[in-house]
Amino acid sequence: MSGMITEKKKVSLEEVAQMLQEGDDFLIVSHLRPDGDCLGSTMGLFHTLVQLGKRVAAYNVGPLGDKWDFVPGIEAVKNTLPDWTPKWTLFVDCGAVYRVEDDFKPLGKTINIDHHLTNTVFADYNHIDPEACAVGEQIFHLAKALGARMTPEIASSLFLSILTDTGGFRYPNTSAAALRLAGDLVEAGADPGAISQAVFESRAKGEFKITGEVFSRLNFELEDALVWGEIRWATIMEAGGPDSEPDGLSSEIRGVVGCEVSCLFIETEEGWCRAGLRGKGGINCGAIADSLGGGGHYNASGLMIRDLPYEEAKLKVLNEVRSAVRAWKAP
Ligand SMILES: [Mn+2]
Repeated sequence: MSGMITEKKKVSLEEVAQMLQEGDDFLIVSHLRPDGDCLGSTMGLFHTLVQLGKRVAAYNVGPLGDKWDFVPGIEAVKNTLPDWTPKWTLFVDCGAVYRVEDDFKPLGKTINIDHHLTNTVFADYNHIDPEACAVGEQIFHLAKALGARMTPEIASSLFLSILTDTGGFRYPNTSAAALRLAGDLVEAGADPGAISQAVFESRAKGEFKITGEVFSRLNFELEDALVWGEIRWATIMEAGGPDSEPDGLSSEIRGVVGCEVSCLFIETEEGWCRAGLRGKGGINCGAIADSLGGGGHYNASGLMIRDLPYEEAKLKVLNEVRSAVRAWKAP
């Protein structure tokens, strides 16, 4: 890959703001299996562009489920493309094009706003900031640069982004800037209690059943430096279907004393193996996921293997992680 071409495509937030200011007819797209940052940054940007009088649509392959109903204006996020032709496709929180969905074809010119370490810099214009705690943080500064009013709708959306991508202000990406920003957003009308409750304390019954199952069968290896668990498809179906799949379990099992990296394997309906990796700073989870066709952040990444049976795929990932742990432990 030529570094020069990549450099040329990188743009500042001010340059993104200028393109949005001058342009119109925007489509905002975000990643499959959406999380709080994905939808929060989508809606923050959506409300900002609408306020500026732009025509804008939002797309996520979904389905979103009713879990996100509390997000103001979330019904604007459709799982179909608009009936007009966008001149711009704006990617938020997507490390690669395929994160939107298989074979996704953007419309018009493309802008990529993201904070993943492994971002493939795939768009016509790319603003990638791995230092941003959430894409919501980038959208906040973008909205400021555009001169938008910080309404309660925008503030709530961006608060959701920052709250979830910092794990409720607990992860090492909880910077002073992130905490100050959260304060500004609360001042502008975001309700931290209500948003936290909607995110962290509104979980389907089935999630608890699956969580219990995972916790009771955890695997501890290499003096507990590697902790892993799994959720088989049959377990998901017994617990009530895909909506019962718990969020954040891979992060929770990282909490075992002595654990340096955790893995959670999930068998999909197709029999594929999806894996989430979480680290504590010693092991680059993003690099491991990247080498296996996935991506993410240093301490949090994900991947999916489709060309091997589930058990073989799981072993392949485990072996990579085991080597990384051994290398980390070596004097
Ligand atoms: Mn994010």
